[in-house]
Amino acid sequence: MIPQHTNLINGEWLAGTGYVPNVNPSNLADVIGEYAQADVSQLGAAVAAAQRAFPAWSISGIQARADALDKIGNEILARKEELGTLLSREEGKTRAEGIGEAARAGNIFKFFAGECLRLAGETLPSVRPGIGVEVTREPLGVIGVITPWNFPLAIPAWKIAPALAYGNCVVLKPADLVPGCAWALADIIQRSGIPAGVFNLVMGSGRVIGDALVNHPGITAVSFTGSVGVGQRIAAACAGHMKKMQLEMGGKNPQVVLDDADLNIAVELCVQSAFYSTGQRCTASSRLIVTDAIYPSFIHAMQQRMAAIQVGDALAAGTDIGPVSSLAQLEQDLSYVDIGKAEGARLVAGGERLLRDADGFYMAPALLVDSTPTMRINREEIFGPVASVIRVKDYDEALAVANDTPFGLSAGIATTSLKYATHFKRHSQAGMVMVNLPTAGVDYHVPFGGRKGSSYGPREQGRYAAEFFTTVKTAYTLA
Ligand code: UN1
Repeated sequence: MIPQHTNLINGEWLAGTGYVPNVNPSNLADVIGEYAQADVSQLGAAVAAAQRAFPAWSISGIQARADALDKIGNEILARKEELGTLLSREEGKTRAEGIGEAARAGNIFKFFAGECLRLAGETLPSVRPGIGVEVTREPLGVIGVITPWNFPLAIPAWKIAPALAYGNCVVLKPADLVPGCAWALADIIQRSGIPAGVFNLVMGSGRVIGDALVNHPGITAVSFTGSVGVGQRIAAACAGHMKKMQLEMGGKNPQVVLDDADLNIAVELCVQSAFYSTGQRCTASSRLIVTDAIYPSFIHAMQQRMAAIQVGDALAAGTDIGPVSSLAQLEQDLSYVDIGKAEGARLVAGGERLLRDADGFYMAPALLVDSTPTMRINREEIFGPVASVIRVKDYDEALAVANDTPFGLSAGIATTSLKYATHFKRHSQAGMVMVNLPTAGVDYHVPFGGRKGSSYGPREQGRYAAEFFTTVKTAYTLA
């Protein structure tokens, strides 16, 4: 019997118009469960429930909110192995990465449990004598949360936790490829004791449920992570309704390697940034920008290091890189390898589909060298285990190439020079800069987000999350 999972609307688990199977990308014969598909009227019921729950929840005591979030965080942490295994089974990142992500999600809830108690305001004197001014933050209302398939626990956590902490209600629409983690999270949130309607889970396709959510007049604000194309559609819809929005989209993150870099550190962080989590991170590095003198030894060392990478079942011990998440994604990744070759780049490692005992979407990580900044492989987000190397003469050219992109999420530099590291931190046009560290893999208590085409709206995570999930009120009192 394949287990069936339903939507959470107004505190009740409800079937929808049908079920879709959740298939393991490491083994297509393994069906994790069937997940209910909501229709638009159920989405409407979820939003209405959240609207009804909002007045009481928004003025509920901060202790009750902190206790609920702490309880959610504790349960996630206590079950991190089981939840991490589910994550790696449905998404395809390795079990170690899945458990790490589950722990991150638990810690995010615990961080925002504390933030419930730390939401401070300001008091100032007025320019008019005898008047006092208070600046406070209030919740927004009902937040529509739309999450991607590549971080099925951490990204829902880092949107839901601050939304609830600051007194908002939530309707979550997870990516249809990974409903398992979203359902498990909804179950934990539901049992934390928060009132019915404060949190709702509505599963279904982006075109139907996502669109209806964004356009629903009861939704005050939308927090989205996903592709640039969908982000642009959401932005247009939100602007039409004058809704607040927070969009985290693509990346084409540069990783600079300078002549003075420690070669071992440089290779390790490039392999991690480009290929771990199967390259399926908006923070992944897909443009390796390498200066002349170190270029030949860097390519050689990358080829040797990549030969040792084990691609296999995400749940198997010893696997470094699991499968690509879906057939459509695999086809896109493989097609970019062909595009790169046709543009004149040289494939020196991987780039082909791999067969394993079980039928799955396996791909050998690809390294394309002698690429140039204008090639499509260096301008478009691929979102898979495909990296290209650009040769530059010096640091100045490296910085210019790093910034020559429509994106601006994360940027890294491998160098032993304090001068270049300091200059790069100051002049990189990215929201996050890494020195001798991978471009991907961020902390949960500090701001996350980018510039240009990567992000729109206030930052996520840490106490900066309050910028998006609250609205400011300025009150004047005659003393
Ligand atoms: C990370 O690199 O640790 O969708 C997080 C993504 C990002 C999250 C990356 N929003 O890949």
